[in-house]
Amino acid sequence: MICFQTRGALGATAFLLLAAPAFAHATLETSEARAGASYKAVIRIPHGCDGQATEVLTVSIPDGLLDVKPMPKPGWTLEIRTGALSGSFTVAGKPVTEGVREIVWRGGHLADAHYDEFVFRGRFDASLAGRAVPIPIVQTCASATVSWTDVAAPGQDPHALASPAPVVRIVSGEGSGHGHGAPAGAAAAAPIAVGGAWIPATPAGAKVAGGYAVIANATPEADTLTGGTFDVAGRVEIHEMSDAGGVMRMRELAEGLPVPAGGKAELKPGGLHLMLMDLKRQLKDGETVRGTLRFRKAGDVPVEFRVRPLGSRDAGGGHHHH
Ligand SMILES: [Cu+2]
Repeated sequence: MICFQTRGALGATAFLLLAAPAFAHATLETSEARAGASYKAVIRIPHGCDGQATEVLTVSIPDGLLDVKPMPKPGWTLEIRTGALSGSFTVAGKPVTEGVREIVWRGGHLADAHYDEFVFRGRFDASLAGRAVPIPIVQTCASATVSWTDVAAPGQDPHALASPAPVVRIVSGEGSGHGHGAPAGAAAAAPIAVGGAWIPATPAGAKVAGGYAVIANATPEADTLTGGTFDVAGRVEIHEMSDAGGVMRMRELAEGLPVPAGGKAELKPGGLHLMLMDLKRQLKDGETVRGTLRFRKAGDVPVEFRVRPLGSRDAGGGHHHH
C-alpha cells in the first residue's frame, strides 16, 4: 500500500535505530529452545574479569531445565551440584523432585584476551512454552568476579540491565515456532520488549489507524518484526514514512522491520509505524487495544496499545520512552 499525506499534518520524518552497547556480554549461541525437546547450551565467554583470567565458571540451572548434562572440558574440573527442584516436573513419565542446580567448571585459565565456550545439554519442560528463561552465569577470577545474573523485573526494559543473564525463549513444542499465550510476567522479562505502545483515536468511519511503540531487543541476535494481529483490524502492515519533495510518502516494509541485537526500533508519528488496516470499529480515547506483534525469532509477543486522543503526537505522560 502507498499513501500520501501533506507534510504539515505529519511533521518531520524520523527514523531511529539505537546502536547496541559496545559491552560484550556472556551469551548463549542459541537463544531459543523448543519446549520438551533437547537443547544444547553453548555459553560464550568473551572476556575475563577486568583484565584477569577466568578460573571458575558457575552456571545456575533454572527450574524446569531437566536432564542436564555438562560437557567435560580439557584443563577444567567439572562439578555438578544437585538439589531439590521447585515446581513439579516429570521425566520419562515419573515425577522428579531433585536435579542439577549448578554446573561448575573450575581450575582452568581462560585469559582475558581469549574467547572460549562451555557446553551443556538439557531439556526445557513443556510447561515453560512461551516463557523467557534466564540462565545466570558467574565468572570467577583470581581476585574478582563478573556476574551475568541480572534479570528484568516485570515492566523493566531488559536492555537497561548492566549484566544481563543470558535468556532462552522457550517456543511451543508443536512446531509452529511461535510461543502463544505467554503469561504477563514472562512477557515482561522477554528478550523482546514492547514499551509505550499507543494508537491515536480514529474518526468515525476510518478504516486505518497508526500504531506506535518502542521495541527493545535484549538478545545477542538481530530479530525482525514481520507483522501482527489485532482483534480490531483485518490485518497489519509495517510502514515507513519519508519525505519525497515535501510530500510525505508511506511505503510498506514487505521484508519486515529489523530490530538490532541489543538495540531498539522506535515506531513513531512521521517515521516507522504499524498500520492497522480494515478497521472493524472506531477506536476511542482511553481504551486499550490488545494484539500481538510477530517476530521472526521471538515469535508472537502480546502487546497492549493505549488509545490516545485524536491528533496526539506521542505516548503522553508517563508513557514517554527516554
Ligand atoms: Cu502507513
